[in-house]
Amino acid sequence: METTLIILKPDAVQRGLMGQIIDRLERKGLRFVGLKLMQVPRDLAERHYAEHKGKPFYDGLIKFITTSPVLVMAIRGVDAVAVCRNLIGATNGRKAAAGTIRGDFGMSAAFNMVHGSDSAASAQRELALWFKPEELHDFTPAREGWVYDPSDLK
Ligand code: IDP
Ligand code: MG
Repeated sequence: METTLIILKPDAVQRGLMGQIIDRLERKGLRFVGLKLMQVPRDLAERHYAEHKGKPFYDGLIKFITTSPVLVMAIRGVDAVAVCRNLIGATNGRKAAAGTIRGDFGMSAAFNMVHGSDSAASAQRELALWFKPEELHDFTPAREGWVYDPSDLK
């Protein structure tokens, strides 16, 4: 089991897409272990996106993510990082494959609705930034016995 950080960005919240995006993640079989709506402080945005400092889109990105509330989620499953990145799709909504969240709901490279950690190491770093340990809930939803075969869990 792996846990990844997913953020529904301000455009997703403002456009009323939270439910549809959550539905895609939930019906896939992923487990929600942490979830909160929050206004992002600038220093947290800067730490989260530190790898992009100096890039042409950086200032706009920090303004975007701090301008209106986001929904922050910790999502757990086998290979959850890669599974979520596949569901989210390519960065630019105009190029993202149909069937992905960005491919189906977006037209922008910047306002692309969802953040998903890009590796297990990023997920660990980002989860520690956004969640306190007591905000993550360790439980096994009843359905998981029918989501995974025991061989998936080895
Ligand atoms: P990712 O979210 O698909 O992992 P990253 O390259 O990590 O994409 O970029 C982080 C975020 O910065 C993107 O999700 C998007 O909001 C924004 N961004 C990335 N590239 C561009 C760009 O070329 N123009 C405007 N915004 C961008
Ligand atoms: Mg990224």
